[in-house]
Amino acid sequence: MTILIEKHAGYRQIVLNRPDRLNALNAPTGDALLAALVEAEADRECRAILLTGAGRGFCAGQDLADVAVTGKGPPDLKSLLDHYNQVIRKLRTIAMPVVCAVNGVAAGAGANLALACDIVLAAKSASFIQAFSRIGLIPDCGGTWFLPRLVGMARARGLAMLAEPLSAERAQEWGLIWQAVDDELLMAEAHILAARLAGQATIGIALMKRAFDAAETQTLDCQLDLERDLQDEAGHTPDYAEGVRAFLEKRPARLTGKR
Ligand code: T3D
Repeated sequence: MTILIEKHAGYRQIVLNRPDRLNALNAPTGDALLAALVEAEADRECRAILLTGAGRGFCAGQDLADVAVTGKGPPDLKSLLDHYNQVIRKLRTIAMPVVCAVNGVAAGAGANLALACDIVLAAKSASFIQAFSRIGLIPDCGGTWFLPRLVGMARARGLAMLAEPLSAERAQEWGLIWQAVDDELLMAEAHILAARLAGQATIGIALMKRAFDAAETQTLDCQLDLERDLQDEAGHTPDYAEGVRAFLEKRPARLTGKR
C-alpha cells in the first residue's frame, strides 16, 4: 500500500508509505493520494486531514527510478504532472483544513506537496529542498507559485536555482511553514492540531481557504466583494449562530461543521 489511511475522531491521517524510497512519488501513489483526499471529502464525519510520511523522510519528490530514461525514449512528464496537479488542486480546494507534518526531508515535488497544505509543521531535523535544478527541471507541483508568495521572489529564486536544503527552523523563520517542532513531539503536536481544527467551524474554514486563494490574483476591490459574499455564507451556518450564542452565554462553543 503506497498510502495508509487512519481514521481518527473528526479527521483522517494520510501517510505516504514508500519509506525505502523516502516516499518518492509515482503515478499510483499520486492516484492513491488523490483518491484518499476525495474519499475524506465525501465523509461527513471528516473535518480535517493530517498528511505525513512513513519512515525517515516526508517525500523525496518524483521517483526518479520510475522516470529514468530508458530505451523507450523520454518520460511523459506532461501526463505525470497532470496526475500530481490534481492532488495539489484538491489540497487547495478541499473543504476542510489540511495539516502537513513534515517528518523528514521534503524534496522536489515532495516539498511543494507540503507547501500546498494549509498548516505545515516540520520536525526540526527535516529540510526542504527544491531539488529540481539538480536534474535540469523547474519547480513544479505549484513550487513557482507557492515559493514567491511565501518567502518573496529573492528567496524563491535562490531556493529554486541553488537547490540547497533549507532547515525546518529556517523555513519557519522565513515564513515558509507554520512551525518547526522537536522531532519527538512532531506527531503528537500534529494530531493535537488536526483534532483542534476538526472541532472548529469547518464551513468557515473552507470559505477562508477560498478567500485566501482568490486573494492571490484579485484586487482589493474584488476581494472585499468576495469576503462579503463568503461571509454571508458563513453567517448562515449553524456554527455562526452557536458561536455567537456561546459567546453571550460565556461558554465554549459546540461547533459541528454542519450546513
Ligand atoms: O519526471 C519528473 O521528474 C517530473 C516531476 C518532477 C518532480 C520532482 O520531484 S523532480 C525532483 C525529484 N527528487 C529529487 O531530485 C530528490 C532525489 N533525492 C535526493 O536528492 C536525496 O535522496 C535526498 C536529499 C532527498 C535525501 O538524501 P539522503 O542521503 O537522506 O537519502 P538517500 O540515501 O539519497 O535516499 C535513500 C533511498 O531513497 C535511496 O535508495 P537506496 O540507495 O537506499 O536503495 C535513494 O535512492 C532513494 N530515493 C531518494 N529519493 C528518491 C529515491 N528513489 C527514487 N526517487 C527519488 N526521488
